[in-house]
Amino acid sequence: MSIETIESGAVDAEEILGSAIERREDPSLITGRAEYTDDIQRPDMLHMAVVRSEYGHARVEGIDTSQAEGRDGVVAVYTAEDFDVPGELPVGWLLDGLRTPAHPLLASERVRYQGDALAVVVAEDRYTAHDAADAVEVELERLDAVTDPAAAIEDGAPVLHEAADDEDLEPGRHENAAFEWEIGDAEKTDAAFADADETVELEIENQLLIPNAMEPRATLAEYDAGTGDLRINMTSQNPHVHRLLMSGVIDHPEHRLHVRAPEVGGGFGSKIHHYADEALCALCARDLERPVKWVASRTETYQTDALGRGHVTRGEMALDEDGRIVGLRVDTKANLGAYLSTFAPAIPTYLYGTLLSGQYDIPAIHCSVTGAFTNVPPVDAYRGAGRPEASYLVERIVTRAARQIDMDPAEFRRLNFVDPEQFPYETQVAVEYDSGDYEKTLDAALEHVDYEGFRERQQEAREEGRYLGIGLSAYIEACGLAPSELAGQLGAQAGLWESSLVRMQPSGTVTAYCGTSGHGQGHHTTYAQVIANELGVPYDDIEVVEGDTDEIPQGMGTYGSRSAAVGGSSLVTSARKVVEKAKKIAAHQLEADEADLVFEGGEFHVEGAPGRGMTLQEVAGAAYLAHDIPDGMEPGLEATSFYDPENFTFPFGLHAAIVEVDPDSGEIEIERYVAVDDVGEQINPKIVEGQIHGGIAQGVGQALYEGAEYDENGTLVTGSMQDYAVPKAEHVPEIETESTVTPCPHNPLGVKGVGEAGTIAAPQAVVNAVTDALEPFGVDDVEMPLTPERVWRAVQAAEVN
Ligand code: MCN
Repeated sequence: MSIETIESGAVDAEEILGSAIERREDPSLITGRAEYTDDIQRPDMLHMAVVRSEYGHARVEGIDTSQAEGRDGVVAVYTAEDFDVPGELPVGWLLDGLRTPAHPLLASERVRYQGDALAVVVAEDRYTAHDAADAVEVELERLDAVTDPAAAIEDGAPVLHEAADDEDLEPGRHENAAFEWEIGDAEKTDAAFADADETVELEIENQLLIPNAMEPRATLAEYDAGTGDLRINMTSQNPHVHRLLMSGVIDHPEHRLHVRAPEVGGGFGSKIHHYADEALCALCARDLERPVKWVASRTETYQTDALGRGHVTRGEMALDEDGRIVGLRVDTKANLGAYLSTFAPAIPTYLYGTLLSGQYDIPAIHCSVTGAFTNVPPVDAYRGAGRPEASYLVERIVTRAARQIDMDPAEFRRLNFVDPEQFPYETQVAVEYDSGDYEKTLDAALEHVDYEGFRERQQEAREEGRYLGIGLSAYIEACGLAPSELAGQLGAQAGLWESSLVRMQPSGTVTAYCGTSGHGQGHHTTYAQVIANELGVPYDDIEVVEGDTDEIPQGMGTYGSRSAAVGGSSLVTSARKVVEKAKKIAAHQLEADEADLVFEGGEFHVEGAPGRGMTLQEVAGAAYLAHDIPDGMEPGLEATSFYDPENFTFPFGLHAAIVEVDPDSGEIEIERYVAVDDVGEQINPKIVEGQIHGGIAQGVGQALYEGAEYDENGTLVTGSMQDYAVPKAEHVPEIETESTVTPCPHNPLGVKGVGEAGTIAAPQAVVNAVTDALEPFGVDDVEMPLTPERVWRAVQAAEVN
């Protein structure tokens, strides 16, 4: 049922938006012609390797670099004291009462996670650099470690960042508690629970995940001592943001820093943040005045890329006698890792607590979150970032509630949905859902899986000793980050608009520049579709440029499924400004009144006189020729815009997984996976489908296979692809997709985001299916990842009871 792609030439101009045009990115990616950071070679280039802590928590007793320095081919070895710059990584999102302990580029007194950087070695080639890094002798005195966020804030837990004498922590607050945050109305929620007919409880963990982008992080830095320009090619999802942050970290003027993201092999959030390594590479290049390259090994990727998730949560739901949800109470301990990563404070708070109403009309909600420092790498955004944690909790507890009151889980959802006429719907947790129709996706999914038929089949199978189950996930997410003013009120230290420039060339072709920075999402295709639709210029005459601070005036980057909704809207705005100017020129040349001109199919003509007109391309030529344009008008045809969204967008859907579980072995087989998503209008249905597929693969990965495990010393025990089970093709089920379209009412394309939807929806669809299958055994909970051993143990424990 997969969508067929179409060649761009076969699509009529007026149907360009919404067509499944084949991705123009793919030929160069598939044939290996695309250039990634590590492909770039420079004469005289040096290589950097990082000396890292082997321990999760230790005092640094000494660093002896002499053995490394003496080696052939080693050019320099640096420790913390060698760089005279601020050298601390910034936090880009602040919360009331947030502790922001120093996050140095290189540790000199304490290391707080395995992989924390201690020194760097620069050498003529990569092997020499790594061998010399091994020769740096670091004396560490191991300290007790803590890796679990709940344990980290208990009395007696090892403290990661001792409070300074003048730091005023509230009484009772643990030094490992970076923040204590809440949202919703505690009193109202308590009252709802006091009056409830039924209460449901659920304790869950949302495990730590390693993002595992295919391309490791990499940087190539080059310094021109003549001009002071520092050029950085790096694996970035947001080059302008990296430029701004790095200018402070390494003390280099922003206008002399040039950051470019060449092709980037996936990020899933992990390449948003500002890590130490990229800044260290830049410092080495500036100091040595030679190009310096750093490429993470896969081990470094596992040990140092910011982790995702890491929640320990207790949820309680209150119901009335009819099965209506009357209250939700949530308490979460969120793992932040050893230091605050760039946007870490936002993820378990505003991107989590605000989504706890799910698709439901819940009159009272309260959520408290404690963010805890622990001896694991910093935790930050990973595909979904906060919303999967919210959706997982809501959809698990809703499923449990239905079982507890003996109601069908689909009907329980239907009973509690926000109704279509309630939109825009103000939740009890501070967001306003823009539009939605939740029964539509539920009905489509139930019909698609033949829900009634499945229930009969399930019953028959049980009689034969086979255990089938169906799991529903009615997810919602907030994306299209974000209205700047609101983001500012919530603590963002940045505006979250998006900027673009649409430039017509004199010959009539177009270059569209956008401040987003795609790394696999197909922006070159979808943005060209958007521009072709606005300007009526042939799709193949449109070039899209992203990811380079030298070419694109400003930008905020790609994350939070914002590129279509915010970047795309910015492109529409710029394109419309181009048309506005072009219209004045056309009116002038056609000697017509501007008000009488219409713009249709890329052509201006006088209303009612289609013969008398000019194409936009002809106008572009005239604009640059500038022989005959309106008095006082500047020549040229281009426009810039900064688009600031009015609201988030709220995609939603219903995913259903059907599984068969073998209670004797604990093996799970996903028989069917149906995804019905509503991402508003679709620019390119094939790309939407691809994004859904990729997201589901990662969500199924979380449900069944993945998990970053640390021992009691903070040593990563799943530090390679042998031990950390990223799903392979054979592990990803055949995905059946469908969609409904509820346009976003507040952006010009009517689009909602799609980049994270699958990851947000999938885990609980699979887990709910497994608990449904195991209902005859009384199993109602298995922790992710649902390894055969865990499933088997759950069955044994339940059977024993
Ligand atoms: N699109 C569309 N119609 C819509 C919505 C989106 O055609 N209604 C298209 C867009 O034009 C774009 C793609 O779908 O080509 C994804 O758009 P969007 O949802 O706006 O997400 P972003 O482009 O901002 O991408 C970010 C998102 C995130 S947050 C993560 S994490 C993620 C993801 O995208 N990481 C990815 N998808 C990924 N895909 C790849 N290959 N690699 C990653 O690292």
